[in-house]
Amino acid sequence: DPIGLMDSGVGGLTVLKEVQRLLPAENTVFLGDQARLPYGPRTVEEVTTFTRQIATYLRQHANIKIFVIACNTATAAALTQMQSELPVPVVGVIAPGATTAAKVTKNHKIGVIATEGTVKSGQYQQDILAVDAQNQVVSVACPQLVTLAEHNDLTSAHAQEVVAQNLAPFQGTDIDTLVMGCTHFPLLRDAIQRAIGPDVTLVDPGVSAAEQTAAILKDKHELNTTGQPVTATYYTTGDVDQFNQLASEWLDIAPKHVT
Ligand code: DGN
Repeated sequence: DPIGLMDSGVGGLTVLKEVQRLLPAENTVFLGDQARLPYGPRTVEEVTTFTRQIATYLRQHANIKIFVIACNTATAAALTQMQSELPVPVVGVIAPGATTAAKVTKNHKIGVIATEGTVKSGQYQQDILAVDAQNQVVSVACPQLVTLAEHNDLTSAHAQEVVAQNLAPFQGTDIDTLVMGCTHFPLLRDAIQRAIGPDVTLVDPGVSAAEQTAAILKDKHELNTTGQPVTATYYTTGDVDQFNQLASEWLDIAPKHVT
């Protein structure tokens, strides 16, 4: 059975890539809900409903053995709910990212960039402080970066300018660590690093979420480690060509349409 992943759009592919890198013998199925993107400005109830619908779809169509919510906004809104409703393990991206950031920081000043929904939830702040109450967290909502990533506008002068404007609130905060708290943001990693400066360590929660996925499957003796043929299926609720444009560059794949 495959590992199932979801996002509001193409951002979750950054998590999928980490999962495929770490677990090359596993089958995967990904669903990007591009028709209803962005999730950032939506209510907790709406995002929870969408997440539940996608989990149900992936269970019925692909019989997933674990559900990775490869979207920070959906993790903030629905992780606990999904963990109590679903008969398979459910992994989010926030706790793994928060734990990594708290490990990486030396001066205890951590920045978080995310969607409005994720920032409003306060979940990163809560999880980072739970590791060490000395930590200070500065969170900034950067919804425009989601748009750049969805348009595959990652390296243009315009993209660099938008990223720099969005990160301006960190000037003078002395953060040494920045969490890319939206799964679209690792696509813009180079622009983000350039804008924030070379001394700030970027944290991609997708890497730690992939590690947590591996650990859970190993515990349950459901981890495939031998190199059998692997299937990877990609669904989008939006436009297949648009999804494909980015996905093919990022992962070398072909998506299917679903409603
Ligand atoms: N990729 C989603 C996240 O990690 O929060 C957000 C994208 C969006 O729907 N705004």
